[in-house]
Amino acid sequence: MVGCGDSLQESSGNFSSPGFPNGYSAYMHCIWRISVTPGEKIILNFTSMDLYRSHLCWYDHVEIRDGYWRKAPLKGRFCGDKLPEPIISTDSRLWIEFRSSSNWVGKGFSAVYEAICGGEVKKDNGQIQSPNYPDDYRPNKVCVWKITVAQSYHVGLTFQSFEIERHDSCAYDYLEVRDGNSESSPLLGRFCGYDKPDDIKSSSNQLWMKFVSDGSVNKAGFAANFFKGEQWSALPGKLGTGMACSPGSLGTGMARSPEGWAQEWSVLPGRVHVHCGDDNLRASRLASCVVVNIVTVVRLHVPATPPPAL
Ligand SMILES: [Ca+2]
Repeated sequence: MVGCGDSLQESSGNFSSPGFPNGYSAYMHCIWRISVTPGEKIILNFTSMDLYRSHLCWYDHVEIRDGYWRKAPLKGRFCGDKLPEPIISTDSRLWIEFRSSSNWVGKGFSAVYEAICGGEVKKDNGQIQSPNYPDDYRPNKVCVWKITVAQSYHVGLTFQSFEIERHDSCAYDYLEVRDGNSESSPLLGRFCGYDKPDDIKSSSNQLWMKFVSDGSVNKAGFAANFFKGEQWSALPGKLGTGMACSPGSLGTGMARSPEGWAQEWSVLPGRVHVHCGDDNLRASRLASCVVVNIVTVVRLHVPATPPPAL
């Protein structure tokens, strides 16, 4: 056996069977591991395919696995001279293994890969991060996410962290959020700089997000949680009151929703957000608290029974 292969960690690259395009020797065994920025996927394209053909590619073959080791799920096993379709990884890693059992005077194979970001997200909650978060994003990125939660819910989006190259009109790097499932859906905001955007809510069960970076000045990027939310509109102050201590902190108190009681909320600039919590009311420990009116309730979970009065 002759060792060959490589560990590939750039965001794009290429590799080929040893000796390409002048065939290969018998008993080659090569492994390539591709690993790109966390949060990105790999698209792999074969640019040349000419291996000894055998039934089920039993003898010479190249195998692609969806992960980082030899038992990761098989994406394809190839031989002969038919160029495979492009292969896209599920996560940020691929495993490629080449074996030969005879000397071959054909070409061998060659392939190119590239990191891609974004994608379709069909889940009721999760986190979206800029590629390489919390480390700096890379230049010249364009990532599009399409989030879809369960029918008849809204998509709620709250930012945990936000740091994107600042510009007055966000002309360099930015995050764009749209109310729907395409680039032509109504714009909810285009964001850059160092202030966390306010919470965002879609009017349907879909939200479209695009992150763009230009050729220079990279920052840490963003992390945002999305969740399926049901939001009730209400007159200010009509849902309840409570105590809150500082923006972003948890408050305590009671909030009434059409379906039950919410007990726990966080205070965000310009608004109060109520998340229905568990059975335990959190006690406020700080002295400099203020009474706030609760104006919006985003339902995550409604307890079966009202909590005890404060
Ligand atoms: Ca930039």
